[in-house]
Amino acid sequence: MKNPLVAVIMGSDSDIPVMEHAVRVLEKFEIPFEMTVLSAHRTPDQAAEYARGLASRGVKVLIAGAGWAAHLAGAVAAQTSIPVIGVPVDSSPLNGMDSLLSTVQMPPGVPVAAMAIGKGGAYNAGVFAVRILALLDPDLARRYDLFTAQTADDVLSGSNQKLADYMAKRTQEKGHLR
Ligand code: AIR
Repeated sequence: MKNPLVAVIMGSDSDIPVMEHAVRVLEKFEIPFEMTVLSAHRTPDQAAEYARGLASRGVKVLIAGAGWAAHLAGAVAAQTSIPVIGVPVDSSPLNGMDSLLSTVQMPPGVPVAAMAIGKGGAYNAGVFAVRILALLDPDLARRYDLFTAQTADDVLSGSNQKLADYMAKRTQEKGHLR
């Protein structure tokens, strides 16, 4: 396998169902990546060491997801100069509000690009990583434009067709009441 350009880490294997949404986007664009479970609290030394080694291995973007008091993205951002994208995982009784604040509220000087809570945020983390890599890769930029056009087409054609079907069904149902 090619050297990874993106590293995806998560605080626990219980985060896989959320974080896999980031990976699906990377797979779609055929971007080489690696995935690792590392915890800011349970394996703090290993997480720091891992983050320190990323740049010299050619990894360009780090995606970090965690739940509860989610310090993972911030902790690794303190150990590397590559861009870190944080995903607040909705695994706690607070449904990820705790993770969101722990991820987004970084002190000045150590930024984390915090995404939305949960699967949608993980998906966007993948998309954001593609946008970063596309800055220096014209072929990837071209494929990203196709992806954007496809997303628009899904709304303009796909969603509007579903809406038309729904309205037609409603009109029929109303007819039955008369
Ligand atoms: N977590 C693990 N170490 C530090 C944190 N914040 C998070 C994981 C997971 C949650 O704790 O990211 O979302 C619960 O982990 P587990 O392993 O108990 O299921």
